[in-house]
Amino acid sequence: AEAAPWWTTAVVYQVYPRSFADSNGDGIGDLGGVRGKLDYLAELGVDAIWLSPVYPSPQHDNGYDIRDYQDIDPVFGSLAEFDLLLAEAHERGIKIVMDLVVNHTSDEHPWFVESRSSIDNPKRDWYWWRQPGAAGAEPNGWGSAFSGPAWTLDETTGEYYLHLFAKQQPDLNWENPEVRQAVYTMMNWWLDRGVDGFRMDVINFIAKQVELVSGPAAATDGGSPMGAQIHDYLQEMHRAVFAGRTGEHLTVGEMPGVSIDDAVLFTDAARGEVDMIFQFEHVSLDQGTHKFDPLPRSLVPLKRSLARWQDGLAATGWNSLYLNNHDQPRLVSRFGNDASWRYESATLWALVLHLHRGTPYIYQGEEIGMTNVKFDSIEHYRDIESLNHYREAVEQFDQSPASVLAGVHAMGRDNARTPMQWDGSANAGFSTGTPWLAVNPNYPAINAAADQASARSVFAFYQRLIALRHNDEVVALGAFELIEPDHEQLYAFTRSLNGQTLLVLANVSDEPLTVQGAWLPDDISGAELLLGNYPGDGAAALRPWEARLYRL
Ligand code: TEU
Ligand code: CA
Repeated sequence: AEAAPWWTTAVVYQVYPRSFADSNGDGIGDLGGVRGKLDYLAELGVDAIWLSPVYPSPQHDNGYDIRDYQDIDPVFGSLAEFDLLLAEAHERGIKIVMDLVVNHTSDEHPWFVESRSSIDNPKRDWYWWRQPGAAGAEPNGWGSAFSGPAWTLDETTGEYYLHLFAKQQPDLNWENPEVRQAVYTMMNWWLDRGVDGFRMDVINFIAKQVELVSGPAAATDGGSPMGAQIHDYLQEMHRAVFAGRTGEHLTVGEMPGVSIDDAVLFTDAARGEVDMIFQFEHVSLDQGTHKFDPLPRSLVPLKRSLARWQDGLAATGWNSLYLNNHDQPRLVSRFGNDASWRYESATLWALVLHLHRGTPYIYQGEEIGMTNVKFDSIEHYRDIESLNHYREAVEQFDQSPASVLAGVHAMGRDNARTPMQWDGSANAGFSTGTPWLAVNPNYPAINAAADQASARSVFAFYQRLIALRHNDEVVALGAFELIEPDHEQLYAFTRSLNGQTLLVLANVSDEPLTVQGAWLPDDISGAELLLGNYPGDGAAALRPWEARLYRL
């Protein structure tokens, strides 16, 4: 049999550079800051960094609106600084995976500046321009993910352009082969420079069915506007960029709204598309009518969803595993109890997630149990999605400011974007200046220095999980089986390979849980406790938010 790819035993750490570490005191994290923390990441043990965008950008969406794909924004550093970061990461055995944002550019990208200048400009067709629809309306009914319509009328030529996100993020027209070639050339330029792969932003949106879909559906709400050509584009990209290369690379496609059947096609190695995808099913279960309208959470649908993806990609393809990132609330606040059981619930979810089959992603601050933030006024928020939503909900839909703010508290992206809490000094040691987004006021208690000094260190727990994935082939490759799928408190499953079995038992609640039932394997009494988040080798009852990993 062929050796399993390197990323089956790897753990990836996401750095959101703006909020990670500021090396020059301007209040914004930067590449120098990341370099300064490489030893911290090496100590944690991660194999790769996924670096959120650092390219020149007007920063309407914190760098997901790119003005130049082949440079570094001065706010983050320079290409020379980037090369230094890459070399110093590689010295420590850490790979660097870049964010690739090619569904759209910034409206300040020269391609778009040219494209909008006239109807017969050679770059006109690089974007989605359409005549007004009936009665001068938008060409179709798609809504933007950041409120309002997905089409904006451009006065210069009297046509609309498409933007699935902010109006400053016009969508590239991938049906134009020149666009595709320009992207592949750019990707090759970064790989030749030494980067180790790409996390591809909303990559399933590059193929769309603009003419087929009409009606008032929001293109990015729940579903996806994905067109059938997506597989052709990804295969073409693979041939043009990765096929001829040796060495270890990673491609992970962010794909809101795709099904398990789609995912099998995207990640089947034989098809040459991407190594793995980020799917959204498990982070959409608690959404009501829209993202800022959270539903009560319950365990059964969550674990059943993740188990379906485990089963669906067991024979072909590969999962990526995440419970939070720069777009999602903090996992300990969303799925755990960040008030009374912060250490226990943060480590429970760490153990549960990292023991699934797939490549785990840690989002900065997760490894020290950072929590959501509740600023008392919208003034303190910076995220374009939250700000647009707030304005629309309050001004257009007449909702009460307090209720809209409550939605932002629960689901807003700035929960994940408050600066990394390094220590108990001013601004949590993130910056000597004024941070671009305020630090979470809980930083004197929750910070990396305090966590690492504690006997109950979340960081130390993650270190052990990462070591397990590196060293235990059952963790990396074992078959997954969910136990007691309808139990509302217990998250239990086994992983098995070559006659070895691991058992995970987790009590997802504030109450003790007696461990018994026909589902419990007979040999648990003599089983070795490999890892747990309580001292001692196991009471008969699982304590609140207790998680245990046994080797049977
Ligand atoms: O996000 C795509 C996406 O669909 C959502 O996660 C999005 O952040 C939004 O919350 C929908 O409610 C990617 C990036 O991760 C995100 O940061 C960018 O803002 C977005 O694409 C546009 O580039
Ligand atoms: Ca800085």
